[in-house]
Amino acid sequence: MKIVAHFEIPYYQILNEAQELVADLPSFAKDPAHLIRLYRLMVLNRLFDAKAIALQRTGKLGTYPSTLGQEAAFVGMGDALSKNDVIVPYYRDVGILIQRGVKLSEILLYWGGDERGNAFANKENFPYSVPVGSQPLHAAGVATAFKIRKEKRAVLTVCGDGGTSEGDFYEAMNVAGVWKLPVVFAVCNNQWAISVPRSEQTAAQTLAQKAIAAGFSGEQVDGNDVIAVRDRVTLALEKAREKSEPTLIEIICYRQNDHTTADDAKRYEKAKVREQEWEKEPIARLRRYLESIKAWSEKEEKELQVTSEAEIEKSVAEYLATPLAPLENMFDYLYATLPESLEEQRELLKQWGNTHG
Ligand SMILES: Cc1ncc(C[n+]2csc(CCOP(=O)(O)OP(=O)(O)O)c2C)c(N)n1
Ligand SMILES: [Mg+2]
Repeated sequence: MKIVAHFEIPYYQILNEAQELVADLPSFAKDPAHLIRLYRLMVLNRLFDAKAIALQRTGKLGTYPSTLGQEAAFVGMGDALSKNDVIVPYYRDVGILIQRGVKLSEILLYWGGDERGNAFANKENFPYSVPVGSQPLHAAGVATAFKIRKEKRAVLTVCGDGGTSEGDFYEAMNVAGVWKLPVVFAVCNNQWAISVPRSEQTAAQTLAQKAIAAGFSGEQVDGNDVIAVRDRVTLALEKAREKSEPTLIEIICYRQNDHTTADDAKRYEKAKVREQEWEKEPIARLRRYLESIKAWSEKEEKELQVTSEAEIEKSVAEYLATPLAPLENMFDYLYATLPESLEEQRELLKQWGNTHG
């Protein structure tokens, strides 16, 4: 007998939960202004999240998927992207999208049930993908186009831990490996797929090792450490652009809220786990670090809360003032050419009067 294959899955962390630097700072993180920018975005993400949930609770928004506790993952990824890269998101990517020219009011519009909110004003962005695991295939397609056109651009796509069990996910990984595609698969492992815990999702020791079967490297990163997330995703995107090699990055974090506003995690999540995980949460971690290097003060914190709230309130006002979409919009976004049967239904709807309620 001989061993024919070996593999290792590294885990990366730079700023740990005790706000200690456990690895060298990457050059971007030596600039406090850059870290402050990331901090501001994470705070905006968290306050927006709370507002969206309040809107849902008062009947002004549809279902909303919270990103509480996961802000570092999305903000870090968004900051790692270069202007010419493409993001193929899932549905928790507020922290990325706000860095790609998507307006907060558009995000509210989408979760308010209006498909126009998904046709982002910035047309370079792909829309949300709610069908779990479908978007890695779209990303592989975009990356194939870049490769054929010899463009030095990378694609980033995000899915959850549950998404890695879908056939589409494996197909995307396989084709990325065999065609050497410039794509980064980020898996936001928040330990839950609605009520299914990570331990029941897959018997694999890590999700990162799913890349090994497809012939490229996989790694884990502390998803509560925005510096490490930003650094690892930046390096993987560079590798994609320069060498046309894919990477899988498993971002370890914890879902600090129900799956969506339509869920009640108390029915399946053990009490106290959130509290324990909260010790690691990303915003306080970075804030304490910034304070320790004298780059942030109580006064700046107060100002940030005020300016972020004002920005959010403005977006809410814009969202609430948006006239309702015509009902026939429901036919408008799936087909380039509408099949005859649906064309008929669209006409009927028009004849019956295009009114809501
Ligand atoms: C193909 C498909 N199957 C089932 C669902 C219902 N569903 C929505 S989210 C979800 C769980 C996804 O969990 P995960 O991939 O870990 O992402 P998370 O929501 O935790 O970020 C499921 C099963 C769906 N949207 N699409
Ligand atoms: Mg999950």
